[in-house]
Amino acid sequence: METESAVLQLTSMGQAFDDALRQRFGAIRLWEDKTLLTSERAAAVAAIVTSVRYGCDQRTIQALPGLRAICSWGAGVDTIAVDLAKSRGIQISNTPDVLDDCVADLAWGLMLAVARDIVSANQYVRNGEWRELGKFPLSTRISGKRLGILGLGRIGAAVAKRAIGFSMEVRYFSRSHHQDSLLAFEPSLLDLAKWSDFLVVACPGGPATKHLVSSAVFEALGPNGILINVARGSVVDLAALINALEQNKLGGAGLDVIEGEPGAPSRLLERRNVVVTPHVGSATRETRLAMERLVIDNLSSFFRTGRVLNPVFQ
Ligand code: 8YV
Repeated sequence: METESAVLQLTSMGQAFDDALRQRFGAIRLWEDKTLLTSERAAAVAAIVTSVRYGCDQRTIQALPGLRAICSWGAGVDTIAVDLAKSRGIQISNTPDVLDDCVADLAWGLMLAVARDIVSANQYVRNGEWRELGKFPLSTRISGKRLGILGLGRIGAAVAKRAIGFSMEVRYFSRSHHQDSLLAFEPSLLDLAKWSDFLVVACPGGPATKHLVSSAVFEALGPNGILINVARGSVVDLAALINALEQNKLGGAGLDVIEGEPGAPSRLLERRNVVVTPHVGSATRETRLAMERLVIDNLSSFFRTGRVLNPVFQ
């Protein structure tokens, strides 16, 4: 432990994790004392612990003259003032790898749920309609179809790996062409959407990808195409998505993240071919524990060696 108040935790992340951070690092808690950032204690803070949901803004970084590391719980860093941290030589760590499988599993869960109409089918049995009306309407086949992936990072690659079991052909579009990947690279998102039956969004959020998935992409995906988003709500233009669904220009959508979350507009929720989950990609007991452990490992490494284990940039 560096000093008693060298670690500042910005937001509560559950009793057990909060306790562990206090026991291991003597973490002080911003939500228990909002004046910490303007008090003398701010000068002693060397590391911040935060969550991707809470983030870390410019004001917080500016208030901490001795800050050298931001250890974030989560993979995305779109809520952290990365450029300012970089310019001040402050390291940022995230929790990659440990959540890839669970987020990819959920992407597949959403694909299956939307294409096979599982949520409505479940309701059909529960409402007694199966007995009353008999046969349930036909749904859409997945196996053997074409899967497009937007963003071939760790999560995109984990989504692609699972497609082998479904005998699907996979292509991707990404910021860069991954020469080491066996998957075919489509040179534009529109080309990828045109080719795909299912389009899974797995790229980072932030200004660079805002509304990348637009009405032109929905048009290219077509009336039988299905969109899945397990990345960030900001990547998909929600108004354009609702319009495309209402005009039957898109086959369906499975969304774990939604622009303006938490919550979703009723015009979206009214659509039977839409399945939504409340940003739970990484939310399994096993993965959440692994994420907590990784934050602790990053902090320990920082205090032991001066370097975090999972730097977001070098
Ligand atoms: C969320 C995530 O943090 O790691 C990320 O970037 O989006 C998720 O792990 C989590 O689902 C809570 O919002």
